[in-house]
Amino acid sequence: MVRVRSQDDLPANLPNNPATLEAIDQFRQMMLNYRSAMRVLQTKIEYLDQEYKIQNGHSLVDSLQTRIKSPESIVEKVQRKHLDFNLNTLPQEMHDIAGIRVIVRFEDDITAVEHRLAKQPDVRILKRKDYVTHPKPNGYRSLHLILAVPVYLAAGKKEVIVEVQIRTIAMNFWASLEHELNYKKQISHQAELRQELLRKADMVHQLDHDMNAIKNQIRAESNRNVNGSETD
Ligand code: 0O2
Repeated sequence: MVRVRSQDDLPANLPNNPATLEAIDQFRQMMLNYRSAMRVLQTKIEYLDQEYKIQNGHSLVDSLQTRIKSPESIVEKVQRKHLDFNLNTLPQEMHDIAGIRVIVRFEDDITAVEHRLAKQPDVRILKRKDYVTHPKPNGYRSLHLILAVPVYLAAGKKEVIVEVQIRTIAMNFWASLEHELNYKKQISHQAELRQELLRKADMVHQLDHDMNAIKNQIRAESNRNVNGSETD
C-alpha cells in the first residue's frame, strides 16, 4: 500500500492524524486504480481500431482523449450533486472519475465502437446513456457507456469504473464550445448564446446525418465496383 511518508509530504495546514493519512493513501490508491483501468481500456480501443482498419481499409476512431478528474473537479461535482464525500462509496456514485472520449467521423461509427467494446469478454457495460438518439434539452449529443474494467492489484483483481463518451467530430466540436460557455461565468447574453447553440446543435445533427449518408453511398458504390471486378 502507498504510504504518506511524513508530514513533509502534506500541505502545512493539513492535520497530521492517522485518519487523514489513511484517507490520503486511500485516495492515491483509488486514483492509481482509475489510471490503470483507463490505460487498459485505451489500449483495447486502440487495438480494436487497428483491427478494424485491417478488416475494412479505414479507421474507426478519429482520435481518443483520456482524462482523470482532478481532485478539485471531483469535490466540485460532489457539492453540485449533493453527494456524500465518502471514498468507499464515491466510485459507485460518480462514474466519470476516469473518462475516455472516443471521437469518430460518422454516426454509424458510434455503434460500431460500442459493439466492439461490448464483445470484449472482460469489459462489462453497467449503464448506457444514449444522448445521440435522445439529446439533452440543450442539444448535447453523445453516447455514454459506463464500463467496469478489471485491473490487477497486489491484493487481487478489482473492477474499476470508466466512462466512455463516443461522439462524432461534429458533436465534439459543438460540446467543447458549449462546455466552455458553462465554465465562463462572466459572459453576457448567456441565454441568447444557449439558444444559438441549440440551433447549431440541429445543424450539427443534420450535417452528421448527411455526411453519414454520403459515406454510405460512396462505400456502397466502391464495394459494387470491387465485387463487379471480381466477377468479371
Ligand atoms: P467534465 O468537466 O467534462 O468532467 P448522472 O448522475 O449520471 O445523471 P452525470 O454524472 O453528470 O449525471 O452524467 P452525464 O450526464 O453522463 O455527464 C457526464 C459527463 O458528460 C460530463 O461530465 C460532461 O463531460 C459530459 N456532458 C454531459 N452533459 C453535457 C452537456 O450538456 N454539455 C457538455 N458539453 N458536456 C456534457 P462533467 O463532470 O459534467 O464535466
